[in-house]
Amino acid sequence: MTLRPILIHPDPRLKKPCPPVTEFDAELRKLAEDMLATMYDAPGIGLAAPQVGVIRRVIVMDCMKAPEPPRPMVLINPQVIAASQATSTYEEGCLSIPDQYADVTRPAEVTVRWQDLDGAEQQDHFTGLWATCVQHEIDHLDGKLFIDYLGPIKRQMITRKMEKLKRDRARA
Ligand code: K1U
Ligand code: ZN
Repeated sequence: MTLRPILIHPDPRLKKPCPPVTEFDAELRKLAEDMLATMYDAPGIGLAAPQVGVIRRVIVMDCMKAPEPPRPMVLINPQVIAASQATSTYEEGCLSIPDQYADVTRPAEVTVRWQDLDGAEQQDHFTGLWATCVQHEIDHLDGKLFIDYLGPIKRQMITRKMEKLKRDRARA
């Protein structure tokens, strides 16, 4: 298992729409294993492949809260196939935009279809934080960040903070 570095916004790899996975092989299993380890280490409740520089449609999630047992999920080529009319607003964060949070409104419930690591089709209905997280992660696969839901002034302010963070980290 390898912890992979998480890209920080702005980075062109976070803006690229990702092509689907077609090979369900050992390399894909290693990527999923590394992504889960990287997500738990961060710590986070989700992670998308482009955040570790891999431009493929792979996400991992675990929104269980202690003392519940963990529920690691790996979703390949995930697609929202139904979304509720009802919405929910959650103060989102992003491991690629550290220490910045903002309210984002999304469908409160979604049905998602995906493939597992063997390429088998899976489907589930997500509610609560799971629904918010799966939509946030699928957005990453389409090159979209939660700050893209904000107005231009707030978005630019956060982007400038991240540019400074990257400069400071490069100097350290
Ligand atoms: O995709 C990511 O950048 C991960 C992100 C997922 C997410 C958070 C909030 C709403 C929607 C999606 C994170 O995991 S940020 C960190 C975080 O939320 C968290 C960290 C530790 C404990 C609990 C939550
Ligand atoms: Zn994110």
